[in-house]
Amino acid sequence: MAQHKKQWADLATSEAKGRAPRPKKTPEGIGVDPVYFAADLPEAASDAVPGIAPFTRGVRATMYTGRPWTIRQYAGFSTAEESNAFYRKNLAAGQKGLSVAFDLATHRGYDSDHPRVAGDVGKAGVAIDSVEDMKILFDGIPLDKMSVSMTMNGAVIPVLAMYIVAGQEQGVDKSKLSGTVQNDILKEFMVRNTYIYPPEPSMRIISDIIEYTAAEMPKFNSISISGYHMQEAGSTLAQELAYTLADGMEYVRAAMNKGLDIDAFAPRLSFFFCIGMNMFMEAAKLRAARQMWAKIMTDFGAKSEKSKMLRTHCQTSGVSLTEQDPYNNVVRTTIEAMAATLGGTQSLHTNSFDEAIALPTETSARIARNTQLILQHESGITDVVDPLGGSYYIEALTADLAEKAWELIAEVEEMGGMTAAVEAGLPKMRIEEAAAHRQARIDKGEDVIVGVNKYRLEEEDELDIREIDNTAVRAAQIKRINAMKKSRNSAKCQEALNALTQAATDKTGNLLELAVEAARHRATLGEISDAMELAFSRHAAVTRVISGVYENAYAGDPEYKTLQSRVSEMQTTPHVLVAKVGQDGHDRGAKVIATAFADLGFTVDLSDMFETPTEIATKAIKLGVDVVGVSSLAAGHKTLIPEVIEALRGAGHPEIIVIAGGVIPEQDYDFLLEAGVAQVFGPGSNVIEAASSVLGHVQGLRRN
Ligand code: 3CP
Repeated sequence: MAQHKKQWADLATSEAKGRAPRPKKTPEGIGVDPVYFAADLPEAASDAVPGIAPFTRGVRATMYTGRPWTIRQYAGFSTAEESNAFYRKNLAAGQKGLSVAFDLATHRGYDSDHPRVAGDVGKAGVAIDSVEDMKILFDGIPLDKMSVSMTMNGAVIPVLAMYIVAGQEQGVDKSKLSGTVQNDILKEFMVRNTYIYPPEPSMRIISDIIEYTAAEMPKFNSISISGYHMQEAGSTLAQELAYTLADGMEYVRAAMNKGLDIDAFAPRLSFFFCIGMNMFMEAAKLRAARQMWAKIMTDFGAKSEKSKMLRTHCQTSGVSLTEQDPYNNVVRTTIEAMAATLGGTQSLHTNSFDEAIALPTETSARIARNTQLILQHESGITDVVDPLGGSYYIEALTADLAEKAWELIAEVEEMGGMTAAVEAGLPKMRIEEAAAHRQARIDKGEDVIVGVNKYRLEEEDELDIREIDNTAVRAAQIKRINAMKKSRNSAKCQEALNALTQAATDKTGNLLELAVEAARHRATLGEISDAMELAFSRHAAVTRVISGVYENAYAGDPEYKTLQSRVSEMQTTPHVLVAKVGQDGHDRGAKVIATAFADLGFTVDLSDMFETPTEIATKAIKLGVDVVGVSSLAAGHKTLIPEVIEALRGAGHPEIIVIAGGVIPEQDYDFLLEAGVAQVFGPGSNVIEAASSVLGHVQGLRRN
């Protein structure tokens, strides 16, 4: 065997005119050889059988030859009525399962009438305030037949409670409900940021849900342990794999500490991964994940084969989509969907090509869904179980990736498990470093993105986008809340809420069971959340800027040096407040900007998460900054950014420059510029060029 390798290496060296072939180092730290041989096959690969632990080749013996994966498109926007109409249309057109996106107000446990969420209601998901909204959301959709996934973590107790009551009032007992709730709080602290309570009570919520569903809802997956958001936040695939499994281990421990039998709940733990553009590595990741989980569960003492099965949903990568030349995204999503299905996913969401810019339109959503229908019906992917099995490269990569992930898991375990590691901020820091490295590689053109840092169009075509009239949605929601509050039995409702607070305080009872009672008596989502907040408090994260990544990546780069000198030559150092406003928790961009600007010599402050426009303006004035850079990724920019400017002007500081960045469609640039924004940086902006422009604005300010 070694002889083949040698023979090939000699030939390749002579073909390349004397240059010996070298492995390519991936961001995961894996050396990928230019070719693989039978000698590279790990020993375990040769006798792996699909449907048998450790399930490397798939959790089912028949896989897609028996049943194709579930086409499950994540959607939700505006009111429950509008989202319901959208769901029904998609189901009629071939979609197989539902996946609900809630708005940020709902995620963070606020009713639509709460003053903190004015800019967020109905924007990046559907607004749900009570059982009444939940019933409308599933009107005409039989909940005993349709599996429903709900992406909810912070406000998971009220949302699941309302779903259970909506089912009952539709005539469907909770034992018949099938679906999944995300319910994965650890990754919220790490990357996604839609937490409400601190880690410890949040972990109790999760074990209460596992306990309740294991006893009452046998067809319902109690959790969707998610790596998706880690990769979206910039993690490597090894980090995504390791931290997701380490989160899973922590949830298993929490449930076992509650006295639950592992085989009673483990079969209903499910997973959720991101699938990016590194096609073979992604397929290998799913294979490695199954293999590793089977070992982890065996080590925990699981006996049932079902407990050892890692079943997963996948979504194609949002950050791999580009605002520039957006039809390229159809191609990207197809490649990613192939990786997910070749890797053996159970369920899949394919992104729409306009999702880097706005919510999908009818057309873009159709193309996204059809991508999966074409793969299922036309490509032959469903004809063979694990078609990549036995590939020298894929099998070796599966083993290499697993090895890297085991190392990261060991590091977390040494810290005492994921709750402790999250509290110490370690995984978050590692992911932020990886994100900054990735952005620097893109900015330098080392990672090519077609249409962005290479082959860029002179002029972009205009794109139709979907816009939500946020004010109208909010007004409609408030009307319904008020009407419901008038007609409910207030005493009964209050009694149920008090019982919830009591159980949260005393660490007794099951919070979900008590919340079902409150929801039945028409307590709102905000009221149920508040009832627990009284006992648990609200979590405030510490924001931190890492340093040195850009400095190192650009060592010796003359343009970078020039820019650094321009900054250092300023009489007073330019000062920037990088700010997140409203309930939008996507902070990767803000963190990368803060890191890069700090490395260049700017003084950088990072706002806390979830501040209002007025709070941001007050902070900017207090700090005496030159620039406020607002990062917006959840469609709130047209409401929230002008409010920041108004607040600065109102407080007598019109001179403070406001810059906008993030997922902002080009159609909105003029609106923002007219509102007083100095410059807008959309997706795909080069960070170093952005820093140079911002410096130009500050120099202009100082001259005036
Ligand atoms: C499957 N089945 C089979 C076969 N394959 N039966 C016979 N032969 C086969 N080959 C059976 C299964 O055992 C199961 O029945 C039923 O068919 C359904 O199959 P499944 O594989 O369980 O599929 P599904 O119901 O779709 O469930 C998939 C998982 C679930 C398990 C992954 O958790 C899920 O749907 N997750 C989705 C999560 C999601 O949508 N997340 C959205 C995140 P039994 O159940 O009776 O065994 S969106 C976030 C976006 C970013 C953000 O956060 O903002």
